[in-house]
Formats: sequence, C-alpha cells, structure tokens
Amino acid sequence: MAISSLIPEFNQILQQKLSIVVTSHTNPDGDAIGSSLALSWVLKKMGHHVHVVIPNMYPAFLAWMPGISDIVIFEHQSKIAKPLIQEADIIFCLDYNTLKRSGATADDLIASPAVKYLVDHHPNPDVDDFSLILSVTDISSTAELIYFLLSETGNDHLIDQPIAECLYVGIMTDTGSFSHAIKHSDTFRVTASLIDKGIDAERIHRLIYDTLTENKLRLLGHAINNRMLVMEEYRTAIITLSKADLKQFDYQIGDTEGIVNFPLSMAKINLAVLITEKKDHVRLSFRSKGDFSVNDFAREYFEGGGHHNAAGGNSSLSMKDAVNALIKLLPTVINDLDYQYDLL
Ligand SMILES: [Mn+2]
Repeated sequence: MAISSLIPEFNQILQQKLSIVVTSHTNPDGDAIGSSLALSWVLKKMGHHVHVVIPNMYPAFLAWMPGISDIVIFEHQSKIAKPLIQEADIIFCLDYNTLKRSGATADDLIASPAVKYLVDHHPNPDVDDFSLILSVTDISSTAELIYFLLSETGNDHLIDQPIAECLYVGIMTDTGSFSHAIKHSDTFRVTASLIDKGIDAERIHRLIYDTLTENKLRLLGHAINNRMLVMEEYRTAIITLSKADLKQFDYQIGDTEGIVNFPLSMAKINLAVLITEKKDHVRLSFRSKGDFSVNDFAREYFEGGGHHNAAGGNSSLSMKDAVNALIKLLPTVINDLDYQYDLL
C-alpha cells in the first residue's frame, strides 16, 4: 500500500523538542487507546514532552496496557488536561474524523492554537478541524495506520515490545480478532512484524476478551434472551437496553461493548442495532454484514456515522420512539439489506 505520498510533514514538524498531546475520541476503544499509547511512546523516545489526554474513562479491559495509568482523563482531571491542550505545540488526533467526537475535550481542542495532526481511518474527515491530515480508509485500524506512518517515515526502529503490544491491541480489536475490516494482506504483514517484536498474542487476546465480570456476561444473556427483537423480513435484529436493565446488572462503563455484534451471527440477519438508554438521549450502535452502509444510515437518520459496517448514532427520542422510528425506516432500505451470503 502506497501511503507515503499522503503523509503530511511528520519528520519535519518533529525536528525540535516539542510539547505534544496525543488524543482520541470519547468512549475510547482498543484502537483509540492502543494507537494513542503507541504513538506517545514513540514520540517520547524521539525526545518530546508527550501526554495522552482522552475525554473520558477507557474500559476496564484495557487497564493492563503499557503506560495507560499515565493517561490524563479530561472528565476527571480537567485542571491538568486544559493547560496541556492549550500549551501544546502539536496535538495528534487519532481514530476519529471530527472534533465533534472529542466529547469533553472538544472546546479546549478547538480553542488551542496547536498544530492539529489527524491520523484516522474513518471516511469523510472534517477537513476544517485539523491542520494536517493523514486519512486512509482502506486500512483495518488507526493502529495499523500508525505502523505505516512510522515505517514510511523511517521511525519503525523505535517500535519495541510494549509499543508493538499497543498496536496489536488496536488491530485485533478493530478487526474483531482478525474476522472483519481486513482490506488487504498488509494487515497480516504488519501483525506478523509486531509478533516478531516478541509480543505474546495469546496472552493479549485473553487480557482483552476473557475478563468479563459475571454481571457483564449475564447482561449479555439478558440482552439476547429478553431484549432482542428479530425481524427476519427486514434482515434486522434490534436490542434495547434501558437504564433499568443496566442498573439491574450493575452496569460499568464498557459492559455493553460487543453486545451489538451477536445478532449478526444469525445467518439471515444483516443489520444489528443496539439501542442504549442514556440520561437524556438514546445511543444507537449499528453493525452490518456486506453491502449495507451503516455509516450512511447513521449519518442520515441518527446524527452519527462511523465505518461502512460499524457505526454509531444518537437520538433525542425516547427509547420506544427511537425503536419505532428505526422500524419505520426499515422498509425503505430493505432492498439494500436483502442479500444473502453463499456460505455453503
Ligand atoms: Mn479505529
């Protein structure tokens, strides 16, 4: 993959010792945290003064990652985070395409005079939000893109075992353990070179995926058994989780992560939606198989977006009204949803 021509002046702007903030989207996932930590480690090795600042808390299954305890969480530590953002020379914005997704940090990021350097793999970046843009959509994850950025700029010799672990987490989680979003064989070449750095891929997989609490597993069971509406005629399944459902299972941040993927394991379902009730709105997560673009769907109807097969959105409707609004839309998109895989 030839991305060298797309890389804005990475080495040039990093020639002097600088104050740098690396940041990512609200509700950060494995790719957001993995790529942010990896890039921050590399920049520190280059001699810069670097902080990772994220809008809100990361999920508990990432707590083991190298360097994560040094991350500044804006929601809890705004007094530390604000001057870092204001006084930074460069802010690297990773794994999101618009400052609208930067949650609690948004106002301070917009106000900061720093050079804002985007590294991201979501389509349609908000070009006005950033000074320099490395946007590649034909790639599994921002972590894979960070690897390419480092190798194409001659900095990949700085990738050591902890940095390789961080990048591996980003690629593994954004591809659902190498099951989707793999656009080309380079993803495996990059992964192989990370493994060559001495990481223990099996241990990382266990640390990420085999750490559920009993409550989280029972919430998943409840969601599928009691809260899933299957509409085979529309190739769609919708799971709804109310505030009461979450309370019943002592919801902790990250507990609903991954639930939206399960309905797609039904052969005839091509669209899965998880609707979660929040304080004053509902959050929608979309997953699809094949040609149906949940990025377009979420953008058009639910103030959101994301990737072709994985996206999110919001609605100010009640949970019940949001479900009804969604169901009303399904007949209008059934032609796009009604495809089958020749699996056998
Ligand atoms: Mn990502």
